Amino acid sequence: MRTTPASPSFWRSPLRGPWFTSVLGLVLLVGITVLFVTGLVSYAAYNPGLSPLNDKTPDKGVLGLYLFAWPTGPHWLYRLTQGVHVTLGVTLIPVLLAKLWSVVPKLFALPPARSLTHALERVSLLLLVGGGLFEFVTGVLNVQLDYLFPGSFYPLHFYGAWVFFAAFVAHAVLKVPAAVRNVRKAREEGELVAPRPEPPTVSRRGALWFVGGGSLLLFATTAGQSFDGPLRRTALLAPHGGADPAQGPNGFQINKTAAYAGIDHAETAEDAWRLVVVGRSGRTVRLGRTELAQLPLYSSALPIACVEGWSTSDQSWRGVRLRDLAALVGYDVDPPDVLVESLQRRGAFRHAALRANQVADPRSLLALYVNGEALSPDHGYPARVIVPAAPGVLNTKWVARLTFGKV
Ligand SMILES: Nc1nc2c(c(=O)[nH]1)N[C@H]1C(S)=C(S)[C@@H](COP(=O)(O)O)O[C@H]1N2
Ligand SMILES: [Mo]
Repeated sequence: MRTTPASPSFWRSPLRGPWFTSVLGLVLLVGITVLFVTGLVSYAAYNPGLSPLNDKTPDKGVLGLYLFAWPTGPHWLYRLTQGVHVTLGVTLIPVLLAKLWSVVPKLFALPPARSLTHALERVSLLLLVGGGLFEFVTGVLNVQLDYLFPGSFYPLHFYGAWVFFAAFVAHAVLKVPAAVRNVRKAREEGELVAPRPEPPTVSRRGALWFVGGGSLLLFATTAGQSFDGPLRRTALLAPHGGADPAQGPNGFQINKTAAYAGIDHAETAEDAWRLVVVGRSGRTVRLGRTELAQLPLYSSALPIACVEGWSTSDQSWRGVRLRDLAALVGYDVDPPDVLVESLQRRGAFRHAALRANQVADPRSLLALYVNGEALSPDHGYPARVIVPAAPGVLNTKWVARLTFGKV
């Protein structure tokens, strides 16, 4: 007898059944919820409500309802939330694939719809499977080849997350009670069980260990991106993992180099570069690097934590407090928001707005030095912003201008 994928007897694996599907489903229930929350939090960390410059998804509408003022402490906050988001996302890939494999016969089941309810259920499954694959694929591509989506990754991944999560919640409400029962039940029965199974080559538990082993391998070769030194070298799969880029005080991860950003040595030279600080009623101060270095300098131990999931451990930055610069131009108390602009002429990250709470934090600096040495050109010489708990993208390098009170 010839069978087609639409007939249950076409599918021969003795592993398929409610137990295997339910265990994987419950793992994803927890994992994807964490991914969704850490993802929304990452968007909030950009302060998109503050300025169109920070807002990567201007048409978010009500989806931005939850946005809140991102705090400045604990100083490793974004390092943690975004490290978890990216590393967990990578780790869950084998679980997602195994879950899809375990239910694939349902995809081919005919007739396509037995009733209106059944039709609705299948459409929601399409959004679930399509949305899930879309989120994982866009996430991995952005981390691995971050130039693939010039500016468009954020809206894709953000809207995709809402569609996917809506379908995910509906699915979970319908399936969780049965899934909990299925993992406890001794006997396997139901539509996923192959009516004519092949002889087993591995037990269901063995197959689960195989999936778990795959996840563990991905975890072990990704998680190191959130650390320095020997641990970083274990992050073989993370594009910014592997060895630290250089030795010495400036020898920590560089995202975009000065050459990539088109920063010319001539414009950062001692006699050419001037920081322009603009404040209350247009009051303007111009400072060279030597003059800046004569202002009161402070040290802050803060990491760089990128949206791509990698981060450095705390580096010792030294420079002028942002709130002291605000005071120079008329904001002695309660410093306002600030617009930071770089020497860089092109690229989405050449400017950013910081919230008043970030300006006011005494650890927020316009850094001139790192780990006891002048900033290297690639880390933002002559001066860069460093703010506690903020995503790397708000730590603008090669700063040329600070405008307080108008973002
Ligand atoms: N002018 C400018 N500043 C920038 C960027 C940039 O492309 N241009 N990249 C940002 C991003 S995305 C990150 S993660 C950090 C990385 O800082 P680092 O290269 O010193 O590690 O710098 C930020 N500052
Ligand atoms: Mo970044």
